[in-house]
Amino acid sequence: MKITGIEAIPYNIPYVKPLKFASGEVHNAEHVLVRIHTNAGVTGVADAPPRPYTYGETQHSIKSIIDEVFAPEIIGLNPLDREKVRAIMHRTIHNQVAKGAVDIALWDIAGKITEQPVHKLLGGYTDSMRVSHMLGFKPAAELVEEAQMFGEKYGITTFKLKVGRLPVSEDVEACHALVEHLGDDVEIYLDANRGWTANQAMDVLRQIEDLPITLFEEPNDAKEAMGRRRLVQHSRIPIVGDESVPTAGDASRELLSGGCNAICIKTARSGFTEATEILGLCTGLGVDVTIGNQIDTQVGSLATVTFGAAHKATSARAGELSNFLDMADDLLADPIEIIDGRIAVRDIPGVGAEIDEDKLNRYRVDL
Ligand code: MUC
Ligand code: MG
Repeated sequence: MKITGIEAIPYNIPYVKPLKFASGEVHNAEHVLVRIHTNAGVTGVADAPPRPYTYGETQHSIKSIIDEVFAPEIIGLNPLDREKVRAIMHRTIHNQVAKGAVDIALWDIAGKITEQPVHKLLGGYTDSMRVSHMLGFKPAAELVEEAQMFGEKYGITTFKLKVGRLPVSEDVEACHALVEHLGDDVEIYLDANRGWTANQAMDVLRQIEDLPITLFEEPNDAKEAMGRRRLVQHSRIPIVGDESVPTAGDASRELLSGGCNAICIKTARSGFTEATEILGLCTGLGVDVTIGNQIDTQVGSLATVTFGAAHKATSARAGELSNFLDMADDLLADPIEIIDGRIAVRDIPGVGAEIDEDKLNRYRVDL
């Protein structure tokens, strides 16, 4: 069995509701669909969402690195030899999202070849995940309204609030308003996407001391190591590494140096293979994990739930799986549904993302 070709197809789908956060804004899903073809009659599929403000990748760079650097080395290999592919990709630094998509597409092939759902191959722990919804920058009253709507319509009871605005009072007010209006059964946690300094984040922690906020993701830039360490030492709630920990090496550096004490795993930037290594590191060290969203489409969200539901530790908390609801359309032939606040894995061979070819033709773009 051989890999016969790799396609990196750029496409654009608008957002109905843009998401704004401390490090950027998303108005359009300008993503790349990765398809790995084989001579065994199966094709692996994955979505690559570029996040230039987070990892430096763009639609162009993802397509170029796959077309010009990875594909020539990977074509001809057995698609089940994922570790060989990974070793080849590892020679190139960064480009995490491009690497992640290639890895997920190979897992998709493995599932289709063995006629098994990939969530079973990865671990098969459970068959669905609770959904956490991400709330972008908005005035407090609108945030409360949005959270209530997601609660009523989808049964979602966990929310990640994007913070990192200045003055900090706007976000402090949003925290108080959400806690006050959503009640005790709702979990709220924060993500500042490095928008604050360590001292500003300390100030926020003091001002929300009495609120049942559960986690605080990337409060400041993890590279500002001393400030960050001080924050971790003084915080009553776990400080979560997200964009600072795309690889197992990054996660071990941040955990061992005291830069965070919980880890957000995102399959879009770690693939399933590196995500499994990060997860093993965290469970071994006794560190909590969250399942994050890289503002994923339905194709990406299906990959996330496939990984998240496969393991006990990743399915313990609600996973961030609902950003696709803000998109005008999607490429998935059979749309994802959120029922009673949960998304189910697909019990079909592979990751389960069947692409609607008409939609792909409508949204694909030439770069
Ligand atoms: C998140 O958790 O940070 C924002 C930027 C990105 O890369 O992912 C999102 C969500
Ligand atoms: Mg984050």
